[in-house]
Amino acid sequence: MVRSSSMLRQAAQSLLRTPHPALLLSSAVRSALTPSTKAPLVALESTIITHGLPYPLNLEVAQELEQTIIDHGAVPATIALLDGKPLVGLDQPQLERLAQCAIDQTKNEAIKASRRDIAHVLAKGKGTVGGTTVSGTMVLAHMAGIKIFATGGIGGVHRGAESTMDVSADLTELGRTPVAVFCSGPKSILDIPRTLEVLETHGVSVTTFNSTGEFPAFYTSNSGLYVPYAGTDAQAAASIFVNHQLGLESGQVFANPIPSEWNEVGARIQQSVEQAVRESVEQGIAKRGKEVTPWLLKRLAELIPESKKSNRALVVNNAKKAAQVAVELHHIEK
Ligand code: PSU
Ligand code: MN
Repeated sequence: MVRSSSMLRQAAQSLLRTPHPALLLSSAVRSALTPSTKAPLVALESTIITHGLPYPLNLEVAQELEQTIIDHGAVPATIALLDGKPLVGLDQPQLERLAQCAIDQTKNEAIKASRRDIAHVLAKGKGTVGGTTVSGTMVLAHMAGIKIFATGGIGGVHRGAESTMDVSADLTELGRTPVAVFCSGPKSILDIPRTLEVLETHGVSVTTFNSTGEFPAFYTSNSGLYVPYAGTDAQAAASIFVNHQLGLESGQVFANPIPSEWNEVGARIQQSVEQAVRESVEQGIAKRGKEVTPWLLKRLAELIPESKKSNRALVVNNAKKAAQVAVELHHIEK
């Protein structure tokens, strides 16, 4: 049954909430959240800046993501923990400060912050930089009342998780927090079939923008795995989003495949994934908790330098898609 637009509007409006008073909102974000000056919003994470990409590419990408969202009619809200405060919407000096933490990854003072880290990083107060992961960003976006979030890749079930139990907090967060995450799937350094299983266990709604229903594998548009629901366009995605939120408190994944011109590079990256994962096991990295993902990303970038360009292309593409859906949602809410 197709819901009437008034039902959709009512549902969308019931999702509006007042931002939690402890959050420090930028003036652009505050205005976009204020009923009289409401505007579509897209949250962005900051672990990609502090731990995901090298300097100065991380800063360039952070700025390009914000500009892409603005160009498509929405307001960007990069989320981070700075000097003991949860920030939603950053200015240029703050983005620069996050980015500079990655100048020398061996001396990175930024703390990679998922849900479990937030209170600790805030308690450290002045001088502390926390880059929020997908999990940490979803928590704070939800507290602010932001429903749409764009990133590169979500965390997932690590290979060998049957012995290490290394399953990203992103997956449980997606099960409990009603925010829609636009990504290009989990990286193939992870175990994608098991990641999809865990998403299903936690009741996460998964939509792929691949018309065949094929789930993307980050660096390539193909994983060989299919999900039951394919999105067609931004309007369809906004409708799936609103219908999901009618009372289901869980999150959503909108998986947007990397543009096909990157598939050739992606196939080469794929061949290096096995090597990077093997090395992480041999060197004992695979048992080092939250260090695992940044280590694998860095190793992959060393083995195939173009992987950084692929990463940039896909995350910008996700920001664009997220902004388009945020704009659609804004029309529904009006
Ligand atoms: N995937 C990427 N780049 C990243 C990450 C994931 O392609 O930078 C980051 C995201 O912030 C994600 C986090 O939430 O890694 C997951 O880390 P872990 O596997 O430790 O949960
Ligand atoms: Mn982990």
